[in-house]
Amino acid sequence: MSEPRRLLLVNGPNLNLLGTREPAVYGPATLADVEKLTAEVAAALGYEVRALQSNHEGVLIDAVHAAREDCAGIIINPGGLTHTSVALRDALTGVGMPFAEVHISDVYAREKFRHFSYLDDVAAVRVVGKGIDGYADAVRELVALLDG
Ligand code: CA2
Repeated sequence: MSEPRRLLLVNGPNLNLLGTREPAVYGPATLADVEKLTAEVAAALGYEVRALQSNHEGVLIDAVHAAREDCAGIIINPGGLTHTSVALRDALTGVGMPFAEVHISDVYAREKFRHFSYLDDVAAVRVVGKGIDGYADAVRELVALLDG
């Protein structure tokens, strides 16, 4: 069977607050803007996007598992779980599909605890510190890998 032309977009804890606080760090765009941009860039490349945001680690893990059924790849901004979650890493490696790790802010220019990522050695694509345009870059790079 051919690969599904669908991507899962996952945004983790607190990213529902985008555009409401801390614009100096994360910019003025909202989560709805992120989801729209990602869907538009993917559509231009012939992919659909299923988007999900949750503040709950288990919900994110379940969504990653479900992607096995009907997605070809995953774009994820894991929020603070980037720096803490072995379980999310295990889910992402467990489903065996390429994923892109996105961070809106430049985590390397921030507190030291943000410099460590549980995903950086297993992500197929990483985009860090490009604002919400980073999601667009992640789609393009992930699709380039998928369509090879
Ligand atoms: O830069 C990123 O995208 C982060 O993944 C965002 C996470 C942070 O824990 C990571 O270190 C880097 C936090 C997301 C919180 O988003 C907010 C947005 C607006 C207001 C408050 C929080």
